[in-house]
Amino acid sequence: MFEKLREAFSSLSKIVSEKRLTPKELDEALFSFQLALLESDVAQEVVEKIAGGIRAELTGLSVERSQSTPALVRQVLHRSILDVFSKAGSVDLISRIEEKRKTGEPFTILFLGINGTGKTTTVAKFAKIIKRSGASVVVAAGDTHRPGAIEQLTEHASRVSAKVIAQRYGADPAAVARDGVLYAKAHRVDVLLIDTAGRMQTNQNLMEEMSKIVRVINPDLKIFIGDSLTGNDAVSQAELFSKYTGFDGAILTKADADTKGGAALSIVFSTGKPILYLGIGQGYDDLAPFDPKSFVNNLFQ
Ligand SMILES: Nc1nc2c(ncn2[C@@H]2O[C@H](COP(=O)(O)OP(=O)(O)OP(=O)(O)O)[C@@H](O)[C@H]2O)c(=O)[nH]1
Ligand SMILES: [Mg+2]
Repeated sequence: MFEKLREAFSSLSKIVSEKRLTPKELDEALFSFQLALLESDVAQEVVEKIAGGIRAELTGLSVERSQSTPALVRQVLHRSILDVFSKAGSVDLISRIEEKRKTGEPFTILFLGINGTGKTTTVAKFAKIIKRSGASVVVAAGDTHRPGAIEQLTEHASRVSAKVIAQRYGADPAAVARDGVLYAKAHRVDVLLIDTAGRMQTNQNLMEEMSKIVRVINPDLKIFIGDSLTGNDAVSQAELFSKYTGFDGAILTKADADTKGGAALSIVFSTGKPILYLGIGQGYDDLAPFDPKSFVNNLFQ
């Protein structure tokens, strides 16, 4: 997983920590680093941001270059990346659900993203995590567009023993979501998970439909589901979803098949939102909490 990104960071880290570099050598090292990031599918604007940040940090250091050891340079590099992840913060899902439970209202989570990224599968994975934590869960079939979507969600949900609230195809997804909220309230269900139709970030009508769902039910958490393998396009997706609906965090699916790793960096750098989990397979247990510290440590190994 993410081998190419790790290679890019560890080779830069190695170069700067082996010896003191002249400004020209540093430029050359940063140039190869930028190429390596692009090859790992990090978006162009994010590559420039990262390289610019590192250059500024290292230039600042060279003021006391006589004392700066290669180890210090390596530390600066490591910290500059970790800072971006730390600033994005995190979401303690289980304690947020606990808090909401005290109000007697359901905790609502909306899943959004482009077509085929893994929203429906992730809803089922989430239902399993939430049930395991001791909370009750119900799922709303907010994808009323794609033929078969309601049956697909129903099948996934039945495998994790979660009830589905659905209407007919063509129904207003905001109304389905509201039905879900009413059901959860009436039956004292702790968490409502809302599946939605995949939509291209450039399709204005569908993006406005998504904004409407958000306005109608004002979810406690909006989660952007991004496919690790989309690489470069992840930034455009994340930025436009962020513009239309805002989101609180992202889940990157198919990380198990991603040898590059650029999407993770691109999303955090471009939106400032945390990655909450990684999808690491097609099974219902294949959702791993994302730990920024070990992700960044791993990059520098
Ligand atoms: N390898 C792998 N496959 C995944 C992962 N998450 C989802 N998938 C697969 O991706 C495919 C699409 O998943 P769905 O959950 O249907 O995606 P979706 O976003 O709901 O798709 P639409 O509703 O069509 O927009 C399925 O074959 C899933 O099994 C993951 O973490 N790893
Ligand atoms: Mg789906």
